Amino acid sequence: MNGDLPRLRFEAFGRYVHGTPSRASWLILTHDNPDPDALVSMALLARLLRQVFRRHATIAYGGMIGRAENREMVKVLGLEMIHMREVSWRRFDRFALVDSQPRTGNNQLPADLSPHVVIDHHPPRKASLACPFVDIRRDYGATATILTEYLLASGHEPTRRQATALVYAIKAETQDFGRESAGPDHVVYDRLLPKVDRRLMARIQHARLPLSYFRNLHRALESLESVSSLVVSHLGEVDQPDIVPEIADLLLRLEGKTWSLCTGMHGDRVYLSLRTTNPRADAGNLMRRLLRRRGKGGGHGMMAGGWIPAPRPGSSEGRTIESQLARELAVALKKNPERLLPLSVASGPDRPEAPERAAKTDS
Ligand SMILES: [Mn+2]
Repeated sequence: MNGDLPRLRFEAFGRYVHGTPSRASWLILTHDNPDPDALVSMALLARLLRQVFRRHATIAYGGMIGRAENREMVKVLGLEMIHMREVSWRRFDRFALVDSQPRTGNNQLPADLSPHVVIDHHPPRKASLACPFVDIRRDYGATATILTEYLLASGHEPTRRQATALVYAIKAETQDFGRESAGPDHVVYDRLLPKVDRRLMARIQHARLPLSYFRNLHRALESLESVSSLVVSHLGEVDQPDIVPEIADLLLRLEGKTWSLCTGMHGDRVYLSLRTTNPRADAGNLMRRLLRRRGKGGGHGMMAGGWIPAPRPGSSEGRTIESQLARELAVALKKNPERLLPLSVASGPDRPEAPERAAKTDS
């Protein structure tokens, strides 16, 4: 599959878990507003801890599960989770963080708690390297691929439901392999595909959508702005933060555009999602530069996310911050922020510029 690495890493994981007290209580965590990769990664780690290592494991999440597809996936997995609000940290002896890392600002792990296990595919953070067990594989398209390799190395097979959720998660995380992925993601995907329950898959992929989804979409299309190959949308107040990355993904499909930014406000945060079609770009690094010390964020080469505190919840200052961020991004991409102008979908030519020409302005 990936040489001996999956087996060796799983053996190292096994040694670490075996070295912990058998009565220790584990808490499995991931990033806020968990996506399919995070959800299925937690499900597999819980199964491993319970079934293979006979440990007591609880799954917790922060933020909210907003996307209809993700809610459906939770049902398909039969995932039992508690919300961070209900976690009493002292009840747990071991903490495992998946698809996220300590001190990234995208999870609810208290700053004075260092996780014991970190399994992720984002660029490694200094705080992670000090943890007792760390398996970070930057080149993997999905954390779920790492955990599937663990499960297979333990001699177990994913259930039909898990296989369905895994295939969906790998597809969603890599945009059907159009975005960063690696050999192991393809191998795991091909291995699981025959086990997929197509009826359940259809239920996830074609989940019913609330009216608020269409409202957000409408607002996104009404607030488009663009300068050369960059397209931007500001959603303002949204009822769930997941819509921000979803719109960023959608905008990137606009002909002639190679960068997309979507922003939106939820609670006391302004959320940002950045996407690019350029496989040589470093969106994660660009996101961190954009946020500076104002907020937290990061990502991979072609996708990144982050947040900054909103000045006053619900105030108009949030809108100012949203457009300021877009202008700063334009500057970082060497585009003239003065030419970041509204892009109307209601009128005007269908093809404002030849996509071939726009593609050359890529940075
Ligand atoms: Mn992931």
